[in-house]
Amino acid sequence: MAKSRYEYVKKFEQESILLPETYIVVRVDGRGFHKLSERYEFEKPNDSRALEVMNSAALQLMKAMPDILLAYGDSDEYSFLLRKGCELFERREFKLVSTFASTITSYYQFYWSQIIPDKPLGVDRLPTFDARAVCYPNAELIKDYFRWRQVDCHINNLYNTTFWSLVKSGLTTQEAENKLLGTLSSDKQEILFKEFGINYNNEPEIYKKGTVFVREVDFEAETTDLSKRQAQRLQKKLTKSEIHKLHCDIIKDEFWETRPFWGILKADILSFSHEINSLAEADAPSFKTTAQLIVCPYFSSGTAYATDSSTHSWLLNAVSISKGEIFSPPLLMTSFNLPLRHNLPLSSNMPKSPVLKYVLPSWLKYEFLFADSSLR
Ligand SMILES: Nc1nc2c(ncn2[C@@H]2O[C@H](COP(=O)(O)OP(=O)(O)O)[C@@H](O)[C@H]2O)c(=O)[nH]1
Ligand SMILES: [Mg+2]
Repeated sequence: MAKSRYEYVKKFEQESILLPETYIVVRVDGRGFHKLSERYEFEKPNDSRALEVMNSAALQLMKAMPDILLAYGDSDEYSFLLRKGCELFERREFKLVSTFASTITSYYQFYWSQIIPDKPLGVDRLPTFDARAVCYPNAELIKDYFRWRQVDCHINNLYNTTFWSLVKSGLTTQEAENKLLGTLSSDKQEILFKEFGINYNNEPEIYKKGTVFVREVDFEAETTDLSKRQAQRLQKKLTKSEIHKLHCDIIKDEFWETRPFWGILKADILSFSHEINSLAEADAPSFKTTAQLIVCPYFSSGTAYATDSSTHSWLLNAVSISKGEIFSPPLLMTSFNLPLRHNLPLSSNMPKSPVLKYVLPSWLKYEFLFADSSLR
């Protein structure tokens, strides 16, 4: 950039650097897709072509950014996991999120014209996306983050499938909403089966589970201080690696443990569990933690509980408690008989660990949840 006397204005620019040594998750979400789906008459509850457009755009973005290890999406959203040592845009947040938002928007519009040529996009309502980046310090949080998104997909899809079956059978949207008010997931499954002969379990996996793209790559070192040559070699390996498309359960540990990059994630989890156990014992010596600790700022569950029954157990406890938006079910109250809640102290008793410093910034209250079978 040429120098001039006006250059001082650059000093007003603010930079936000994403925390080093953390996993970055970038989530993109379609803006106003409720309206957009009406404008282009999406099929209800799921428009398979619109989903294909979204998936094609996400895959293309993943190909363009080799640091993305995993992507998960449904409806109008996608989450991308960037490896811990990612140095894309020197981890500058604004560069990263604006690039993700604009790139997914471009690809989405490109694939729309390929996949849905009979419904050309009108300038009055073009699809656009926003994006946000969140840093997670360890792999256990990453697993819970993606579990959270898949549970959300599952809950929404069950609601939408039941809702539109009721509407298609002659109920008004208001009547359908009222009928679903206060229902449990098991009630919705029963309505589907008894009234419409639909066994929810037989619904397409892509609708129930969303779509996962995994970069099947293994690499040993995950540090930011690789030599230039090592970094180049890693980038080449990431670029050349295959990307697989799945519609599978990502709540079960099995999904994570069968990934080639699991070794890297696992090392992370082990060191984190150790930190947390020492902290728990120091805080309450009588509280013997034998189970795995789950920490999630948004939505938590004990892994032990979720593993065998997978999303099923979540669904049983999700209750629709109010009216409202049709597609994303209004307000969902999720009640858990597990895990047990145990609040750990904040601020003054916080340990020195750099990991925990990231997990517990002073302005945010996190809850620690233990799934300990002996305490049920
Ligand atoms: N009919 C239909 N609508 C969809 C489909 N996928 C996404 N949508 C719409 O897009 C919305 C996405 O949710 P959200 O991001 O919360 O709403 P937004 O703020 O309007 O984008 C859903 O609530 C639906 O209205 C689909 O396959 N079929
Ligand atoms: Mg949206």
